[in-house]
Amino acid sequence: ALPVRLSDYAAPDWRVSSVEMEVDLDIASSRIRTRLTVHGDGQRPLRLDGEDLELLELKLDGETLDKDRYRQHDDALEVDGVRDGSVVETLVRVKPAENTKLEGLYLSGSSEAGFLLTQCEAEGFRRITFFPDRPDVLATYTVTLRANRARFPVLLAGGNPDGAGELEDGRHWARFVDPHPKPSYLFALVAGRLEKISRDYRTADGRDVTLNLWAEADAIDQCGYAMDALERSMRWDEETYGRNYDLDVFHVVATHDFNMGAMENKGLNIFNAKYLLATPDMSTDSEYQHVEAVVAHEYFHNWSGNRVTCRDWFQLSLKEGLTVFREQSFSADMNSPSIKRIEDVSLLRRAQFTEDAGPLAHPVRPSEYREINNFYTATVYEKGSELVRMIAGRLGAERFRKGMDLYFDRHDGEAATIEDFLAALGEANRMDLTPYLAWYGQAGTPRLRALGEYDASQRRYTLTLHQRTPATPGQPHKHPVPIPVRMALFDRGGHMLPLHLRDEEGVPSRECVLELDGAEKQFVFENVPEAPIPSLLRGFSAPVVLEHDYVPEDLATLLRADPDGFNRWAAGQQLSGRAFDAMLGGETSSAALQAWCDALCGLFEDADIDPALLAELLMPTSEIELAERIEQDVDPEAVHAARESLLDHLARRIGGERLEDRYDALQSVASDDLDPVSQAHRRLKKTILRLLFCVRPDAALRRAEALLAQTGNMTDRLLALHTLLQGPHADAAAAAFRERHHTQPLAMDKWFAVQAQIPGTETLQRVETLLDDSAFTLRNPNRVNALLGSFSRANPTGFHRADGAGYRFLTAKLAEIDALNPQVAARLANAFNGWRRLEPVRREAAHEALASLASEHALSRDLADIVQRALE
Ligand code: B3K
Ligand code: ZN
Repeated sequence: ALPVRLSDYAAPDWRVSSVEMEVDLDIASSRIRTRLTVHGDGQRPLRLDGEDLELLELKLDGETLDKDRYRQHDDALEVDGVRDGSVVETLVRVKPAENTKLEGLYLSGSSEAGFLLTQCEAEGFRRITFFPDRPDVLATYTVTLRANRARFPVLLAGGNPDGAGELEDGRHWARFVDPHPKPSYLFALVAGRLEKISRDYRTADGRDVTLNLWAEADAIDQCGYAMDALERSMRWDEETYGRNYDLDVFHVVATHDFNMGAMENKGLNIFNAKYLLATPDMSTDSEYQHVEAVVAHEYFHNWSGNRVTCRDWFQLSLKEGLTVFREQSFSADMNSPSIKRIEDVSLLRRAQFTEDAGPLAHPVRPSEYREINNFYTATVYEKGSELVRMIAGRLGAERFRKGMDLYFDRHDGEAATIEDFLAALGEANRMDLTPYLAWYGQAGTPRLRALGEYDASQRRYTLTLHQRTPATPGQPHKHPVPIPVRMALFDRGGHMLPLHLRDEEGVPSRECVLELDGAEKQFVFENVPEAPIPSLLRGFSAPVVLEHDYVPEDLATLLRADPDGFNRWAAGQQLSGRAFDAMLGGETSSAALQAWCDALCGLFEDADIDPALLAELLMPTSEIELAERIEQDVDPEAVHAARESLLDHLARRIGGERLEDRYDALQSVASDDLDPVSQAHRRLKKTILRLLFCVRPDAALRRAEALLAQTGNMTDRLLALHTLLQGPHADAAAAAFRERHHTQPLAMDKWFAVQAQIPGTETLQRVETLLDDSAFTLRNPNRVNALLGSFSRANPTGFHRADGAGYRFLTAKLAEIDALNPQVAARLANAFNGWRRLEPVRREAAHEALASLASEHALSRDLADIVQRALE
């Protein structure tokens, strides 16, 4: 297939003003009648996308068309003689139960007990009916659903309810009208046996809305937390952005069979159950936070995505980056902002920086794609959010809000571009934000080099900032981008110094933002009493890699004393990175390691520090990020060993006794509650048990046994299981967990995942055995991700076996999964992204596995796209 290019964008030949659908639903076969009112100048035939559709009827302005008036291709229907205002009517048949791609209309669960639902983004609507399936075709929808009442008692589609009633033969119908013009990817319907919980909500602008959360009977009592989160999200969007909900009813439905996290269909969000259902017995603290965040994210799309949508899929970050930013801001307001920032940046570095450094690197606004579903990436989402954050920071809260108001008002009901977004934010504030466009078109993570020079005689500190972005596939030459560097200066005692930036008037502040707008720039600070320690990129003010040759003591000072929790963590991460570099080079007692251990040992005794922050500070950078520090010839086993010895040193420095005492103290006040203090305690307990395992494994295992017996929450239970899996009674612990949770799919996913993550070369054997577990199936995306995703992406020493067995295992499974569900296979294949930087033996093995996957199987477009780019 030829790539689709941004530069080829052309407005649609035909637009659609209204869509009327009549859907006769059944599991094996459903029939969809669609009437489109179309508009265009009639110069070209009407071309409608369609995939896996059986065309039963075609009418133009009421007249059935003979075969010579239209052409049916593999992926489209072309109709001649269509005029401006014509009504085109199609009737098609689809087979939901045979749809294993989970795109279009499909079955969740079994034929007997399951329900029907749809997933359209990006291009699934064409698997339901013939349509110009592109986001710049916006129409109003009237949808009538019909089905057997006993089998499908609940019938839902997006929009306001517009009647329902009985039909013959035990069938019934329900109609929905959505008055807001929307692109086809936001269409949705659901039909089956579902239960609901409801809540009345009045919007700030006075609309009475019914909120309905739907799930199958066995899960409906697990929706309460999500309902509260939904209400909080709606209030927050009213208060923070002045955005109100705009229909009389808002539905959210949970399914266990879903390709991604959730979907923001207008008025009818559909959620992967793992982001909607939550109970203390089944969900970890971090899962609760994800539920809150994803509920908010999908709700926020109602404005950033639905009311203002994307002109084409290249603009995907217009809705996704913006909505992630809104979601992150919401979560920061609901929880601890610095912990939230730490989690977000650490995810960015793990997922996006690695993507940017590999064969799949692409700009936040890509310039071409072969399969759009492969561009729902960390770059489009997480880096996209960082760009919005950068711009919001540049404007300040008030001006950003003014700009957002203009953006929403100006483009309401339209399909917009990234340029439109920057123009609205800029124009509302008489500022030119076009320099930021460069960020959207350029792949790769900029390296920001900072060099400080102190002139004692002049009491002057000169900071030179320099940027350079490494080449990425297809983009050998890079341009400078505007980089805002939020910074402060500290004295040796860890106090912030007032900043007298040369040529700046006014009261000196203690924090400022420097803007690097070219390749290099110097900033001069006057009246600096001593050689300062710069704290740079505070709050992670730009998504770049900072290179500054701090001496370890200076980083330790920041780790100890920076009042900003995030930057404290960032300093610790840099320091542990340095200690890692030294360790890998055979230096087992580097200055960096000493400084890191000393500082953390001090903080361990600090009575005032937030236990959640302490837990984060005590953990060195992840193996995935550490591997990124190595230019070439990465040996995942050496990375793992070096990181283990950092942990080991730290644990010894703190001491087994102090670790035990602290753990026991935390455990003595433990509760299963979700309040912030209990959550923080659980977080710290986890870190301490990890450290304790290094120095006194038996003491750690004993505590894990006790924890398992006592606890009533999943965070602790999983911590206990994780620990016990590394001891002599691993199998018994696994069996007990399975016995307890075998009826809960979301708990079973964790059971598969935690086992797949046991470090070491033997885990492959365990994963192979788990494939035969009766609870495992390749047809369920959550299950596949839990077992195979965790193994290949979160278990470097397990997956990257030197003998290549991990690679061959994964490619064999990829071929099987691809035949069922290409999107799931393509996502899983991302595990190979870093293969070129591996040491020669593994590199060769990974290459061979990938190359045979490509040559021995007829791959889907989704998987072929990933594999080809990895091999290029
Ligand atoms: N917009 C959806 C993602 C759709 C993915 C299609 N392959 C969820 C979200 O970002 O809110
Ligand atoms: Zn989204």
